[in-house]
This record gives sequence, C-alpha cells and structure tokens, in this order.
Amino acid sequence: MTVRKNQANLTATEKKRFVDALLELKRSGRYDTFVTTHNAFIMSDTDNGERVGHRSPSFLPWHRRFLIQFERALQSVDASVALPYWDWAADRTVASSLWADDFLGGTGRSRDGQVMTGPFASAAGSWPVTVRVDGRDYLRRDLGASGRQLPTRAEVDSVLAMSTYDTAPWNSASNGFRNHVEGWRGVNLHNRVHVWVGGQMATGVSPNDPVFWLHHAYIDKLWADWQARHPNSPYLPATGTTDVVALRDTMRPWNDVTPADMLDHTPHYTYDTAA
Ligand SMILES: [Cu+2]
Repeated sequence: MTVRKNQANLTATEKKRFVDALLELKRSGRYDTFVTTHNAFIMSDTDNGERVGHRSPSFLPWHRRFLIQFERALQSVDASVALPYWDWAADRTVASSLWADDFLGGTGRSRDGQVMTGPFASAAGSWPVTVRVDGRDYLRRDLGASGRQLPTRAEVDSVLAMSTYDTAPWNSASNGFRNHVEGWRGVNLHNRVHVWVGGQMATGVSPNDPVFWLHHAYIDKLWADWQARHPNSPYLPATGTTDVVALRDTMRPWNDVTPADMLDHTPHYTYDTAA
C-alpha cells in the first residue's frame, strides 16, 4: 500500500530511493514526458476556452491523476517509493532539510540561478533540462527571492474553511475553495509556492524541478483535508458546462477518468496522518 509521507519525516534511505527513482526515470526519458504533458495543458488551458488542468474545477482531480501516474512510474523503478509531500506552511525556509544536498539540493547561485548542490545540479550530470522554454539546460531556483513568503498555516486554514468547492465562471475569477487553493484569488496558496521557488518552477515546464511533485502532493492532501472537513460539499459543476469538466465528464489526456473517479484517493494511496 502506498503511504505518502511528509518529506520532513523521511529516513535517509527513503530519500535516497526516491532520488534514485527520479534519476532513473530521467535517464530513461520517461520523466520528460510528464514535463511535456504539463506544459501542453498550461499553454492550452484558458479562462474563456476549454480548460482542464488549471484555472478550472478539474485542477485538483487532474493533478491527482497526473501524480498517480507519475508515482506509478516511480514504483516501476522501485516499488518501495511513494511521493512525499512538502508542507510549505511548516517547512518554510531555505534551511529546511528538503533543500539539503542529500535530497533536492538548494537554491540557485545569484549569477544565473543555477542550482549548484544536490543530485539535480547540472554539474552532477544527471539532470539535463531538455523540455524547456529557453536555451538554459540547467535546473534553476531562486528560493524566497525578493523577501517573498510562503503561505502560513493560518492562510491555509482560511482556505480550508471555504465550504463551496467552486463557483461560476469556473475559472481564475471564481470564488470558492478550488480557486483559492489554486491561488488566482485571495491569499494565494498553490501559485505563490511556484513563484517562491522560482526558476523552472515558476514556468509552464515546472515539473522540471522535482519539488513540483512534493508541492502538488501537498496541494492534493489539502483537497483530502478539505473533503474531510466538508463531507457534504460536492465537486462542482455537477453537469454539462461549456469548456469545463463536470463531475462525470472525462478528462484529457487520459479520456478514461472523470473527477468523480478521483474524489476518493484511498484506493490509490493514504497519508501518514489521519485527515
Ligand atoms: Cu502547480
């Protein structure tokens, strides 16, 4: 059974096996297919057109399915691996063990943002950035640049308190839990974390940085936490809405999975906490 753990509680062995599985997916070319898929959706999801992966109600079920697929790929390399999650409201500084040399490595150097430490540093030779939007082929970060702050626990709790899943017009202008957790409106949780990390994480090719998966695993957990807090609040919209994935509509690119299929995460994985 897959148990997703807080990254802060991983053992040295768990970190090494996770990193080694990432490096093997990268070496085999499978990793980059995930980067390509994510960027294609970032580029095509629009507020007034068809929208599936982002700025829409299906942001949460789409990323849940995307992470399950990625986690299965990791497990095809090492069956003991599960995606860890990063609670950025708790581990909120560059001194977090998340950014140590034995895990994801640290921030980029000032000259060009290049990550110089850890297994994903360009000089280590195992992490070429091939799916990219400019000429730079090295992983970049700018953790907490310009005094930016990660969301606080109080801000997370204010979003978890919202009882309505999503509202018309079902995009970046919406009220409700989904758009507040995604971050286009209000205190801004998910989007702000991408910006705080900087580098590729602040672009459409954000899965080039392995922290993408830990960030989204925590966003996914917040959805589960919200469901536990609001057991009578359904996914919305319930039925046919132009350009928007309703509860029982299939989602691209898989075309065999609906938001309804993704509401319960427990057939796929559980968490290390009761929530
Ligand atoms: Cu994201």
